[in-house]
Amino acid sequence: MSYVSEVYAALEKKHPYEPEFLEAAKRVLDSIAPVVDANEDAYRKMCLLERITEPERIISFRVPWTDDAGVNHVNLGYRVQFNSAIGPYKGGLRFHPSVNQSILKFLGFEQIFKNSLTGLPIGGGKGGSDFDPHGKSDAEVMRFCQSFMTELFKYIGKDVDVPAGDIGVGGREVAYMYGQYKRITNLYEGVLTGKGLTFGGSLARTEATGYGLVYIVNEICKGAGKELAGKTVVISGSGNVAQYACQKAQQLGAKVVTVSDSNGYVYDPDGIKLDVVFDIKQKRRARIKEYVDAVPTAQYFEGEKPWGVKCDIALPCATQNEINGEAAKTLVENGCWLVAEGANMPSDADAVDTFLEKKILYMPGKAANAGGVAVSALEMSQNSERLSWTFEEVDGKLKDIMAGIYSKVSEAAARYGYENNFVVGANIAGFEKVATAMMAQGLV
Ligand code: NDP
Ligand code: 2IT
Repeated sequence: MSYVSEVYAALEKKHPYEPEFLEAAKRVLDSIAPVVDANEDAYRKMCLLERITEPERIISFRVPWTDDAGVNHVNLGYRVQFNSAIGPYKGGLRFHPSVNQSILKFLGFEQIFKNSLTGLPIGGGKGGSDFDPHGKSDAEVMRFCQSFMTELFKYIGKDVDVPAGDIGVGGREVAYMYGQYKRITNLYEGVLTGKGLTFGGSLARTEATGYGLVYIVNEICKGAGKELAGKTVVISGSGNVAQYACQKAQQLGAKVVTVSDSNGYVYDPDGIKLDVVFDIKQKRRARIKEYVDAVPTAQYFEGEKPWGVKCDIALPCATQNEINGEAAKTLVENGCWLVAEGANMPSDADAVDTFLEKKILYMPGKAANAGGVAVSALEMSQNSERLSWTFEEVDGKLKDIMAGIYSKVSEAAARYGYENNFVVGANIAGFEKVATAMMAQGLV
């Protein structure tokens, strides 16, 4: 058995109840097989693959909090500190009822290679809770965030582990957690990113994931001799990533015709009106179906995903496994020729196989959505030098980073004979830097 197969078989045996993590590990291990085969003896001797697939540490804890009616609750809290070979652990916090150790391990594992692809000195981590912020008052969210940080603060720090946002964690939650960290530790340091602009946040961090996604889409289009302007784009989700992907795609001349939430999707043949989405999601924290109240010419499809809508480009920006094999086939049959993932692992294994078989341009999340964590790393730099850069400066660096990722991914794919297979390219390019660092640092 090859070293890669042996390690994967052992993981399956050790973690049979972690399907999301096993899926993420399988995809990476399969992709990096050519690199591993070329270095098998050295990697085996140093247990490189056994180490890279096991988190350095997982912290789990209870989070007690009291709701507005005085009723007490207990949620689970986690931080997966996966890999610090190339920098402090870095990655978001997710608050969603589905959160469990498997999902956070898959996200933390992906984050290792994503962060490496940015070229910046950040290791991989992820955390969160099964707390559901939907329908909670500001005061409830504040108390929950304070309780969560009252435990988490022991394990993080500006040079140790720097969390940020993810699903269910945006500017409001980061601010509450930052306030509590500062209060408990008496430190004013960049321990979280995605902070407000008045207390160490970076301009363009809010927009970074969505903008970065569209910047790399633009690079892919250029590489294929095509243009983004005038193309029809389908987006899922209507949160942070979806909103700013929509904004940048529109600024670059594309027409975005859908957004969604967990209840259903909106189709607006005239192009999504982002001011309406901002009002529903940012101001009122309401459901996307209300879009059609403001725009009666649009349609709302309850309980459905937008993958049946005809488009050139699909940008899944909601959650993992939101495109299955059947949806992928429908997309391709309807003429979709580019898929770039704003979300982490939104395409399931069958969907990825379909995209690769049909040879459409498919950029996996660890490359396509790396703009968010990249600007988080720029926020860390600004915090360290106690200076703030202009929007244009940060946005310019983001553009360069996304163009750099596209080149690295394409180059690595071509070097191993997998031209235009961005899955192989992203995994190999992300892995190489981390593997070199881990081999150099010895058996730790
Ligand atoms: P938000 O919480 O701002 O938005 C999430 C969106 O996805 C909402 O519209 C939400 O709908 C929808 N959604 C969440 N879970 C599900 C589900 N199970 N089924 C259907 N729809 C769902 O999160 P973000 O925009 O920050 O994150 C979206 C994706 O992007 C995630 O995969 C995240 O990991 C990834 N990502 C985020 C980055 C960031 O900087 N924020 C960086 C890189 C990747 P509803 O409100 O109904 O739940
Ligand atoms: O998945 C991700 O890359 C994020 N949620 C952003 C992480 C970060 O540290 O900014």
